[in-house]
Amino acid sequence: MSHATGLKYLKKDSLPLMWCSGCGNGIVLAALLRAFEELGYGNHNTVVVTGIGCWGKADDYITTNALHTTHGRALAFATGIKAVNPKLNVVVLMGDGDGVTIGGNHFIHAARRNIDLTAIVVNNCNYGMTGGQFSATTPADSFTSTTAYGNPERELDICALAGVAGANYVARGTVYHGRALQNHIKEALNKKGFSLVEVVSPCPTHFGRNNKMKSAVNMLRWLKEKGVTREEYERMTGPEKNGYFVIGKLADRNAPDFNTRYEEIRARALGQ
Ligand SMILES: Cc1ncc(C[n+]2csc(CCOP(=O)(O)OP(=O)(O)O)c2C)c(N)n1
Ligand code: SF4
Repeated sequence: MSHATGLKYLKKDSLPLMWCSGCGNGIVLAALLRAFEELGYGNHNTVVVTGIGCWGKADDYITTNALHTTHGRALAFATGIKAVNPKLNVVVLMGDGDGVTIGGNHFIHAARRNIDLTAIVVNNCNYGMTGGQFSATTPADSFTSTTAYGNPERELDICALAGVAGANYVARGTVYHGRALQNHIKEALNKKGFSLVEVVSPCPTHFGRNNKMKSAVNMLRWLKEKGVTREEYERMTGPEKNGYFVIGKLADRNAPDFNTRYEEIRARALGQ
């Protein structure tokens, strides 16, 4: 059986990648491109939409159509694309700052509308591109360049938010669990309606350095140890859960997507 490499979607003349060594972004990019290949996605009918940030630079390396938008607004642009041309595969790549901090409101409403696109949020627990400031997903008590004595705020659970807002598919993976990540991305791309894959990923340059995980290997150990199944998490009691997070598929449903609902209402308005 042939093995998908995803290389045909890699824009080789843009190499080398701009990301720091040990950054998780390259692993997420590889998983996405392999998923494209396994699903037979074409360049002409696929649009990758990005915001601003290190992960938001990913479209530089992908041969499909791309739209590099403004910080926090990628989902608004992507919603417009999908509403106008429902035949396109629309994939939105955002960091945790981009997707759920400055972009939190767009995130809630894209999920609520159940617009048929896939959001891949790389959660490295800080604003990588601008120097490691804390974001909405920075864990409580952890250290960043703007929480030098520990984060007084609690972290936002991106997957829980997408689930309650109405997303049809929600999964959390990590760059340590590469094969599972690729499968989640494939399932998300295949799902009609809003789908989210959150990827917990290392930023050794900032989050790692600030939290005693300076090397990429230490960060991968952190993901290996702290990413647990829902069953494992539920077996833990109270404070034991601290620092652990659930990985795997968290929601999977088939509510009608925005474009389907829109066409139904339009037909009603036209008396059909
Ligand atoms: C409206 C606006 N505000 C702030 C910025 C500065 N800015 C650029 S990237 C970024 C944060 C990036 O963090 P994240 O989205 O988590 O992505 P990462 O770099 O970690 O992949 C910020 C605050 C901007 N470009 N535009
Ligand atoms: S600053 Fe962090 S997120 Fe940005 S490329 Fe470097 S390691 Fe990756």
